[in-house]
Amino acid sequence: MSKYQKPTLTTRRLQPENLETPISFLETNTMPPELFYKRNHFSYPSLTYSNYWLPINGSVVTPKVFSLEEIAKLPAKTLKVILECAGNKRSYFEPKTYGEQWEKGGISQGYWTGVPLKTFLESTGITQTAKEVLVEGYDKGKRTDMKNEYPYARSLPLDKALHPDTLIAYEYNYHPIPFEHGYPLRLIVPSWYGMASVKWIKQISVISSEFKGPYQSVDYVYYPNKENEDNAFPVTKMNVNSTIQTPLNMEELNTGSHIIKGIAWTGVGSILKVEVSLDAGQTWIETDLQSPSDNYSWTEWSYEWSTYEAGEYTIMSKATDSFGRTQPTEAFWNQKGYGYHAIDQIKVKVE
Ligand SMILES: Nc1nc2c(c(=O)[nH]1)N[C@H]1C(S)=C(S)[C@@H](COP(=O)(O)O)O[C@H]1N2
Ligand SMILES: [Mo]
Repeated sequence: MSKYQKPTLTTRRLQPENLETPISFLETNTMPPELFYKRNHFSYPSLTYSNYWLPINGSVVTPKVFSLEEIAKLPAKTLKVILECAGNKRSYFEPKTYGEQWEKGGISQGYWTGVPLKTFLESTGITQTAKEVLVEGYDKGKRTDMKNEYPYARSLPLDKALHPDTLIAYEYNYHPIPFEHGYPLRLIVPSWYGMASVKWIKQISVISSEFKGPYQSVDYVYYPNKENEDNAFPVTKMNVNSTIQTPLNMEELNTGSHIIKGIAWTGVGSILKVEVSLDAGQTWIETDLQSPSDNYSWTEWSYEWSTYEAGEYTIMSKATDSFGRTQPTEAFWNQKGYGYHAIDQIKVKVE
């Protein structure tokens, strides 16, 4: 590819900045930082790095503040982790739901390096009453549905906060995390939708109650009924999902051989199987999984399709994970349009 044919992010919104990854045009399995999707609720925060400290307080035995130098000396680990926005694919819900109309590029992955949150909590100790760990970002602003200003803040239940792979990350793909993605420190919560991975960490508080901030108890909640808030439950783990990267939707193809390829991922276990259908879901064929599926990153899959009959085709992909979860035919509709994971589909014309 010449340098004039570089893929770029697709703008969903300019202010605050929300940009979509060109998922069909990926040349590598990890996202270069300039193609990583961006999901922001507010304008970028301004913070001064010269006196950046990470405070850990609340229901802890010894409150502490850590400097970046101290954090850099703690034992770190690197994990290849997907971030997927809970609103990824929202534009495909029927009926439509309000919010950023993400297509298929609200997802990216790469190598995150950092220190387990657990290490910090072991260092401060937590009290008997500790229930959740609240992580607050430096960005804040107003919402359309409330009077006050709110920071972007989210809590994790203790077991997820103490999971050895929940990281306070400071590098992405072995470089300092780009500013737009949370420099100097962001939380990385593998397996959960992206909202959990708070950027630009301002402070961490261990709390003895249930956090009720708007990004916890208003947004990022599944409301399955159109008319009321009955049976609501929080958005946490990613659903099992897949996306066809090529061919493109509505592409015109010659008769002959074509590679159908894409990615598949899950928030529980690993991807066991990806099937494609070339006849709108009547019959399914198992694809080749290219990369072994580990628990936190996606699997590439492909199928070589030889087609000699002109016509219009609906191509579908369906992933199944090691917990037997599979993509449904119908999306699980919910008021705010989270967690879309119906079988992926595109149309092509062969001539
Ligand atoms: N401080 C802060 N953290 C945040 C957000 C935000 O707006 N502010 N957005 C969240 C959401 S909804 C997602 S999907 C991811 C997006 O991360 P990225 O912009 O690095 O892709 O960050 C999460 N962390
Ligand atoms: Mo998100």
